[in-house]
Amino acid sequence: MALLSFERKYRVRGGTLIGGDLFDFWVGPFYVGFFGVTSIFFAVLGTALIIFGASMGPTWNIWLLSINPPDVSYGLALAPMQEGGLWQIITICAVGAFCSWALREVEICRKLGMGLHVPFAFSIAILAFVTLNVFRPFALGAWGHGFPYGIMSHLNWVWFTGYQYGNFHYNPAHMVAITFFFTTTFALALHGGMVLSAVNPQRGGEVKTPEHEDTYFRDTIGYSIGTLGIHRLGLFLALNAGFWSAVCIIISGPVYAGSWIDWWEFIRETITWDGV
Ligand code: UQ2
Repeated sequence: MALLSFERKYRVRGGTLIGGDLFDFWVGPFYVGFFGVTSIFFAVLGTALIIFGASMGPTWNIWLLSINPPDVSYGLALAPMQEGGLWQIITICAVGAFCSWALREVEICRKLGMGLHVPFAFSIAILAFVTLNVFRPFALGAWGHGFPYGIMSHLNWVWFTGYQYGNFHYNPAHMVAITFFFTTTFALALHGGMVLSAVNPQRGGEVKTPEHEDTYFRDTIGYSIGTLGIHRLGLFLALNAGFWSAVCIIISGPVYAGSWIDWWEFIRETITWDGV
């Protein structure tokens, strides 16, 4: 079916989760919906508050701008605007915008009769953010454990937090997460290279079929995971990267507060050898 006639076929009422037909319309190519309205609301308010916070700060240098969380002494209380209160409201706006976007994706999937893989995948990215700035600070008893909203400042937070637990590279869940991130880029490189080589034949040649793609991998490594399989594998690898990232940061502090280097001592403490 041609794209233009397909648009006419799928642009139908229904599939909404809330509000019935009220926001069930398009603006140009964009579906609106109740969650389109809340997405715009949270995104515009959050962005305005970031610019407002920047205007109260000491610099407009894009690298140095930072909206900081409250001091840990405020615990889980609301802080004054200029002392982290702004960060708290911006965090609410961020989570509101992310969740609105995910639910707008769900409504679009329902209209199209598709599975919910895209909003599910996006929800793992949301989980990573919420783990860092809501679940973990909450578990540690202070919003001050969240990361600051700034280009250099958030990198500095990652550096500081990593070495607070000895060395994060010794965190086993961190190892697993990194391995999934690297394997994701490896699989994407294989797949992107494969697709481009199949659809860019030599001048005058025909675009190649999936059979050529399978044969390429069977001839080189003896195995092809297939055209559907590579996308299932990609989704699996990417979701695991986000999931284990959330695990590695939630166990650092709330579950284990020591050094990850020392944590491996359990091997020397548990493994014994009475051999000759
Ligand atoms: C493949 C296939 C594709 C692909 C790729 C493969 C026709 C177009 C990249 C090869 C992938 C394999 C063998 C899995 C590699 C495993 C890991 C963990 C990276 O077979 O089917 O479709 O794009």
